[in-house]
Amino acid sequence: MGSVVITGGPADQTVMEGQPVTFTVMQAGGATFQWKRNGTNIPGETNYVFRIPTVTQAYNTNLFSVAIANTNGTVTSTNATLFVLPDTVGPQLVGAVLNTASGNITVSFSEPLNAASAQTLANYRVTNTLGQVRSITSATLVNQTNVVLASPGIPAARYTIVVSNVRDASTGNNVIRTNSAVVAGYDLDIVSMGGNWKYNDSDTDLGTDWRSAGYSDADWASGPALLGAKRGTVPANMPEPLRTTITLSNNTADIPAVYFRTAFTAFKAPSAELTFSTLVDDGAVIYLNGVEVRRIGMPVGTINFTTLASRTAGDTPALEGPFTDIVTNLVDGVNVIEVEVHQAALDSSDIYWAGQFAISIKPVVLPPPPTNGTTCSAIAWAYPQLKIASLTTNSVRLSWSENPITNAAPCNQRAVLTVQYATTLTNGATSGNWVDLGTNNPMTNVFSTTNLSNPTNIARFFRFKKAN
Ligand SMILES: [Ca+2]
Ligand SMILES: [Ca+2]
Repeated sequence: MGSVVITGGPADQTVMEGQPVTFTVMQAGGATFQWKRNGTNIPGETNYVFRIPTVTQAYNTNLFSVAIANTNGTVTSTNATLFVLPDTVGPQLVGAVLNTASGNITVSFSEPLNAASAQTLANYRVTNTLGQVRSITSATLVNQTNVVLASPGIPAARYTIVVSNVRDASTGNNVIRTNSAVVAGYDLDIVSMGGNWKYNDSDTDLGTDWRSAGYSDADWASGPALLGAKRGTVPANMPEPLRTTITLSNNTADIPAVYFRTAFTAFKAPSAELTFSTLVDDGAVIYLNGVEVRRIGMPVGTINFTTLASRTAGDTPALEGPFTDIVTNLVDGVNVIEVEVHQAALDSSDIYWAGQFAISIKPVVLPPPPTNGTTCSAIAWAYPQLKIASLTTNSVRLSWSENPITNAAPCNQRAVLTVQYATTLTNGATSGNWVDLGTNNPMTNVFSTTNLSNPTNIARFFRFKKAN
């Protein structure tokens, strides 16, 4: 063996503070390596590559080299200079996920955070779609870039998290843009392969009513999957053991289809991913809240109680999936997966159903708020949506999503709203008929009034004016 020969590197590098950097060297004949910072050995850095996971300002203009040795001696590389650009950009929100089981919302940021600012409760505001504030009891920084907001008992709902004053971990401690906001996503394991299903094996044609979320399945039986039946012996090599025996025949004829339902709690979302795997003999149609999601082994066209599957699953049906389908019909509160399992033939000797389902609502990072000097009312997500309810014959309650942001920088204050009514709209919104009813507290989203003289059978129009 000859002496070590270095043919290239390490090369000068320029990176932004907080980013990783890797130095490499091209050589021949080397057996051992020792990297050096400003001529001094770096403990433990004895590989042919050298990586700094998070570069700080302290590394700026430092020199890095590597001593490479074999039995014929040691050769030291030339120096590479590391140039560190200062971080001048604040952290950004990249996501948030609600976990109702642990009572947390985990908020993700684009870079490592300053712990003190990240763990200050006052820097976060969590509201539901009605603008009601959800209290949080702690904010804990984990893995440098995530903050776990604890809110014990938090129910499944669409929450908006507004963040201000959180700073990055750089030398500059750059701050996030005031009122940065994200709508939290939600991941839920609905049911496992061995999970419980309500089922109806009564050989009754339930039409289509049973597919709706509101259908009462209170008198249906329930049991853990695999649910099924077999004339003869259930094969020993089934992918899932038979845990609940259902009815195959009504004693004079076999049952063409059996219905299954399982409920879960979620909330209205523009779209979500429904991911599932199945074990079905022979065919199935899967619905979410009455809307068909997928057919497995079923013909095209209208499916009736007596429709037969388009395939035969055999003695040991296979696990199928995972399938991922986009669903757009989640509702606030109780949602239901409905499944009808059909036989391939009325003399089929077996029927089985098991399914593993999960739902994922993705978080939505809202458009960045305006920078200083921009009109704060440009924050589109802050415009309220109005609801109205009749309380008594002469009073109503108006409620809305969050109060909008004030027009005054730094855009982190809620505006006061003036509530007005009119009895006619003869000149449209610019009419002089509008009468002030009062103003609301900027941190509430409800206004009740009894100041409606003789309102019986008279139309009332309401509007808000931003007072500041
Ligand atoms: Ca930064
Ligand atoms: Ca069968």
